[in-house]
Amino acid sequence: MAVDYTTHDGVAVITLNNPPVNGLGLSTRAGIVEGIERAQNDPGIEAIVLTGAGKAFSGGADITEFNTPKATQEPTLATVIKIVEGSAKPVVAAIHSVAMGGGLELALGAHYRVAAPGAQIALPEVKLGILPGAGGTQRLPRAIGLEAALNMIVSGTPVMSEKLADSGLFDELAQGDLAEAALAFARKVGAKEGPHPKLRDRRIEHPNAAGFIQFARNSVAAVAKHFPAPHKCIDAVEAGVQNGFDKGLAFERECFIALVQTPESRALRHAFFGERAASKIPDVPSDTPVRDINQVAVIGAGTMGGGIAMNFINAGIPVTLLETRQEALDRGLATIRKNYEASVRKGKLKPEALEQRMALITPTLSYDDLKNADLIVEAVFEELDVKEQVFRRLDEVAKQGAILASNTSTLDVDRIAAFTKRPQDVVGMHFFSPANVMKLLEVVRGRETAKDVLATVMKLAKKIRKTAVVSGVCDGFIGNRMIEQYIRQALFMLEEGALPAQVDRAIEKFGFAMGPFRMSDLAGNDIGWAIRKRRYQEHPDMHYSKIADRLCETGRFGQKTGGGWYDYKAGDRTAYPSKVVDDMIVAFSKEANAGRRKISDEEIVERLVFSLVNEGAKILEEGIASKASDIDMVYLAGYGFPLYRGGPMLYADTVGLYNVERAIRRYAAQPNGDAWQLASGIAALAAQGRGFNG
Ligand code: 3H9
Repeated sequence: MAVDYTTHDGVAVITLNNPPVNGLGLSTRAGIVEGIERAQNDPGIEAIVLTGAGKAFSGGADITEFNTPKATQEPTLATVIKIVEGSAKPVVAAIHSVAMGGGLELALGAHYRVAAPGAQIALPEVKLGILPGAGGTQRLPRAIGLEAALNMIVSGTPVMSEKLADSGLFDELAQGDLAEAALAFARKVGAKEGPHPKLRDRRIEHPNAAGFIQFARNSVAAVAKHFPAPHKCIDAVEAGVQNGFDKGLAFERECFIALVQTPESRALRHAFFGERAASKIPDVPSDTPVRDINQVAVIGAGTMGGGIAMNFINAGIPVTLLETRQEALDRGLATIRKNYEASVRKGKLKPEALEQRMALITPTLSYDDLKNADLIVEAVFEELDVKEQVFRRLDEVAKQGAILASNTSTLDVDRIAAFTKRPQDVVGMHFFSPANVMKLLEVVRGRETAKDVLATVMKLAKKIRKTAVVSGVCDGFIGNRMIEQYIRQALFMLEEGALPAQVDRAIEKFGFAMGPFRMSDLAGNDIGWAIRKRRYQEHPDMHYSKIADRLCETGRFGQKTGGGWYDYKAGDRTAYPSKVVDDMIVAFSKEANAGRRKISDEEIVERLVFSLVNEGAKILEEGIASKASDIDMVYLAGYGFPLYRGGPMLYADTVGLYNVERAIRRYAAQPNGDAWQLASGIAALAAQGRGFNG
């Protein structure tokens, strides 16, 4: 049973008991109604307390039920709340830990609310691409006022219960035991004559409601360009202000039904569950014991090493930072300090916290100082010989049980592990630059990586607030292996008739934060050049456009050299189309005897995105990623894929794999078509009418 019912001297206590977060699924909803009716029919009961067992009052509607028959099956949440609100005996919501979404809406339907301090109160529906659909847009403004409510509804951000103590939301903030306080409160109001207060009867008072609503509209316009939900939140609140509670409620319902079916909401829900699913590794049980990580060491104080060190320091974990030369160490420390100073200037970090964080770093030039580290992350030059030296040395100095991690982005983690006598302790931790900012962490599982090492790193990733995704060993792991195909297509399209600015514009319009050419100019074109040179040796059969090599031969490595695919002016990061480069591209096509043609924006987007999808499908087939949503999380967290499209694999599902397959076959028949080898998984799923995500 998802709801418990007990009685305590004239008070009925209805306790939601649906772990992990008391989601308001069908059986929980039915249980609440049953409890309310039982209490009504019991003459010995004078009041009702509604609360949640475990770690939440309620996390809201059960999101897994959305778009299934259960979501609309009676009693719906709206019906439950109506019954709670209509109860002749007063209902007191006893709120603790988490009251979010439908959970808060349920509490708003109660006649009284008693809260414990430290509870997270939110209407976070907007983050799932929907709006509060069980009266939240109508009752919250009546409880805490138009401005505060609209801020909470449009942002979805949790507010601590103690901050809302004087807002009108709670009748009491319990100082001691919440259950005791709620029972005492219930007895008090149970003794009172009804009717008991209902938020729906309150008026929304505001001196200039129309003005504030317009202000809210202007504020969300820019940030919510691709998301309909924030606009609908405002519309629904406005409907209640203008037309009263019942009409506002009906309008809110209409908006909810429409929004829950949008691709944007599907994408956001996919991201919510995908992020949580990424931390679950199929053959590593959730109760796998983890190793203690109290002391970390980072080898290399360059941009990457410094950024990696900051992640641990920010989480309060001391870091020993090792370099080979004093100047490099000093430079690395100065950069870390500069980053923190910038955060202080922006008001994101308290000045005293800066020194506290710097004090957590122990700089050193000696490997002997790494002997107490529980985790050592190597961030040295990306050459196997250099890694070999480091790992052989680590094998000598690291304590037994220490986790030895490599930040390699391309090298074979199994070979690196083989430099030690403890390959089970070796794992890849591929951070993305700037490592202190980027959310993504690819955790590379070697052939011999121990399960408890993986479990430990995944847990640690949560602590340092990364989206961690496990990848098997292959060239480029998940993210870079896919992006290579994307870049390959971008370069072929230059050869065939497009120019960098057109390609970037088309894919940025699709929603990418940055097109491939602006991205390459930012990262440095020499990096891709070095990788291609390696490819030419290792895979001489692999066909690449040589157009980027031509660019690199002229020394145009990107922003750092003042020119790449674009021209740059000193102190200005704007990418200006370059006549020199565009002429070079046209000349190159001529030399290669590749007739130039007009390439449509649609073709650009399809070739770029489907090249990711095709490689992603191969990555799944090979077991490099264990599920499609893991690939999407890599692309959302690390590669600027538009969140409202949910990642390449979900996007492919939205387009339909039948259509993806047809497009790939079409491109395979064009010049440079040898780059397209259709992944068998796409054809198989398309034939069954299925998608990557079921
Ligand atoms: C809504 O209410 C609509 C209504 O307005 C209208 C209806 C008509 N449903 O995050 P965690 C799972 S929309 C289903 O790791 P934490 C989660 O997937 C809802 N499942 O824990 C995970 O499962 P697993 C509005 C849910 O302690 C497990 O619980 N509410 C839901 O770090 C633990 O989650 C929200 O948007 C749910 N609603 O954080 C709240 N919530 O273990 C979304 C969680 O299998 N939830 N799960 O991976 C959260 O923000 C956090 O989960 C919460 C707990 C703060 C509650």
